[in-house]
Amino acid sequence: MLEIYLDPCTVNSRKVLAGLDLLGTQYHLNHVDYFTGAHKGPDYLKINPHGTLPSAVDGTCTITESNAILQYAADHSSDSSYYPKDLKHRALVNRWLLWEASIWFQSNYLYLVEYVVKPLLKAEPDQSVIDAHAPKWKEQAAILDAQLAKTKWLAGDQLTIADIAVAAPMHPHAEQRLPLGGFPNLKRWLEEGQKTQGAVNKALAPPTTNGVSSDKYRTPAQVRATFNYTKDVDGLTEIYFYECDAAKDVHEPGDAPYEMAVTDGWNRVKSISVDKEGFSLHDFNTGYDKWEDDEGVRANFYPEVVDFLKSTTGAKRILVFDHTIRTKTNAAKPLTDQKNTSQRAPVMLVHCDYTSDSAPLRVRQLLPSDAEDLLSRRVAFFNVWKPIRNVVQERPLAMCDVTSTKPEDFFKLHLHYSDRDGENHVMRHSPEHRWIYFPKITTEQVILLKSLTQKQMDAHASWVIPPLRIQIPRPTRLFVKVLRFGQ
Ligand SMILES: N[C@@H](CCC(=O)N[C@@H](CS)C(=O)NCC(=O)O)C(=O)O
Repeated sequence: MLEIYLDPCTVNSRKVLAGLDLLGTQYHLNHVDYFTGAHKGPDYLKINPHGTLPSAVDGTCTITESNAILQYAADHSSDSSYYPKDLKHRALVNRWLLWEASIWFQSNYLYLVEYVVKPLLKAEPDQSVIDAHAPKWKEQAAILDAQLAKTKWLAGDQLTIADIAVAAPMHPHAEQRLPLGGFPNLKRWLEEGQKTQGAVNKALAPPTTNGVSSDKYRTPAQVRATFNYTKDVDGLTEIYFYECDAAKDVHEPGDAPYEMAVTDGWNRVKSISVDKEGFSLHDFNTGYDKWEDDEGVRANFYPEVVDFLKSTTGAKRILVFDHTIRTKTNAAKPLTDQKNTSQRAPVMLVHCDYTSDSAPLRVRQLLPSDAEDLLSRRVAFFNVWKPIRNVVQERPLAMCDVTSTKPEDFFKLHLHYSDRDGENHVMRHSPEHRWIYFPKITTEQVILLKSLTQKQMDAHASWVIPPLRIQIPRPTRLFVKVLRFGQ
């Protein structure tokens, strides 16, 4: 069995994880913690005197260099298509492997250092370094793009280890701020290549169900994901849900994607609360299952939500006033379809559902005769987020710990419907934001989100874990909007 030494946080380690998975290679993984410098320790230097990650050991044979590990594993694989035996075809693959190791890795690494590593170390990126290097990166990217205009993958119509190697230094491209504009074939290829990243995701996922790491080399249970923040520009940020001239030239939200760390919240699920972090996780079972029947949901499921919230929050009066079924398959339905409010796609935007102006307005619309009395006391808006068909494997909900936000991080998004205007909050990026999610929550659990009390805000965003290797039937989840009135 091949012994592999790596830290999935590093680019070349991820390359090997993805490659071995593709090749179907059996291996035993040894985590060597890059961030504590274990790769420079005496034990590891005996394996790899270069002190670099990754390495592989097969009996008496030790292999350093990530691409050499890929070649070795490919030569032992029963499927030779990933590293063709035909010498001319193989030469094409080797060409890209050597180019990646000698030119491309360093070129991309420079972006990683300036835009990812330095901010993590609280240092300023040096724009002059990037400016000086960008023409060289673009020159190389253009060669890749031209190749990918001719062939689906780098060495022809079949995915090979060359694709795994060359894409590896570019996977965090959003956070690296790689200038991908103008390279459409490169972008297409990178997106398709996401399906090779299953083993990388698995290696980054928490090791045990009780959340306690069983591996002393393992870093905390975190993954990284892209969050669509919004640039805070002069003027309004708006969305029109109908077509009109005014909609043509507006600043739309979600134009500032940042890759951020997302921490697994299961480790401290009992201590996370709606009153502190702004959200919490609870058990909630229901026998109700007619989710396409809006009237049925209102008549039969809403009362269950009321009971759940009374017992969870201690509130005396609860009004459940809206629900939305969010599933990826609903993405085909146009956003401009204003009649369809209950069947929607997950929202891939960092946002908070209410503002301090829209919340009281909503109370007045919903309960006109009681509104002034209620608003003189405490009112809170909640969302209840519940998987209704499957364990959520894809596009889980991530929550921003409200204690890591500042009021000035939030600003208004103006929503224009043909018959009314509304508003949400969107967020500008801050490196201080702490994002948390609960991987694989089941149909017997719910996330409770406090969208607004008179004082507090939180932000949530649905985000994508790159597709998992095992395809799970599509998850579907329900969002219920709730008002809770103060004691
Ligand atoms: N060409 C080598 C590069 C390996 C490499 O530089 N790995 C980085 C992590 S991505 C590392 O271990 N750096 C530590 C060092 O160079 O001191 C390979 O492909 O394996």
